[in-house]
Amino acid sequence: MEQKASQVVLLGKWTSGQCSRVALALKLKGIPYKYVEQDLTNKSELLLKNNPVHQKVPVLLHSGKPIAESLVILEYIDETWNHTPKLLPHDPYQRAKVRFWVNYFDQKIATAIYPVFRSKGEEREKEIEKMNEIIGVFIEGLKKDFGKEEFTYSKGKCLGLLDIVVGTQACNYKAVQEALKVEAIHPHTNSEFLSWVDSLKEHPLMKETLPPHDKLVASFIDKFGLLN
Ligand SMILES: N[C@@H](CCC(=O)N[C@@H](CS)C(=O)NCC(=O)O)C(=O)O
Repeated sequence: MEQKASQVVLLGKWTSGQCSRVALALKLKGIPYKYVEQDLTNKSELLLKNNPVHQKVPVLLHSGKPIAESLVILEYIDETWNHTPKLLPHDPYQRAKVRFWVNYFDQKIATAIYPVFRSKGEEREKEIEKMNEIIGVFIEGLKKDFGKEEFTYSKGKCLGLLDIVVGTQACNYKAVQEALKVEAIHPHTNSEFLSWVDSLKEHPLMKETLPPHDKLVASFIDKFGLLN
């Protein structure tokens, strides 16, 4: 299906993993799109009109029709541009499993970093411990449900929904560590998670989509007041 960039517009914010996952999915599918950066401290009429309920990015406009919520958008992309690479597996049970773990990642892991950013000293150590336990449960669950190969990216392999969601968020872990000045994801307990994420970073479109490291470190320091 041929697409004009003007038919597909992504309203986003460069620091947002949820926006990067949509950008990456569009690139993987080969869909041209126009990107419109949003100022979340002064929300545009365009954003408020197209996501009046949550007033958040990302929002995808397809021929003027708005779709909000990144996971909803990713499934919309996969169904609308129904060609390969498919983001979700064909088998309904496998699809259910992927959705389960994607939701686990969003609800448990992606949110676990905020208390780490916002705490200090012993409290921060406890939050880091908690986050690492949650990541451990994730990896063991994925191994049980999909086997080890499914969550190991190797050159030439197509990225699926889990790779996209995990990669666009977790590939930034070194920026988080630099801003916090601490190894927030333990290399000894979560080495499999880290090696998966490091391998995802090697995908050319992932590399192209991730925000610049130094700019992201500076934005974390600024947002969470991490200078002292
Ligand atoms: N569940 C939403 C979360 C989106 C989200 O939290 N967007 C943030 C940027 S990362 C936002 O727009 N924040 C603005 C606000 O909360 O007012 C999704 O997956 O799309």
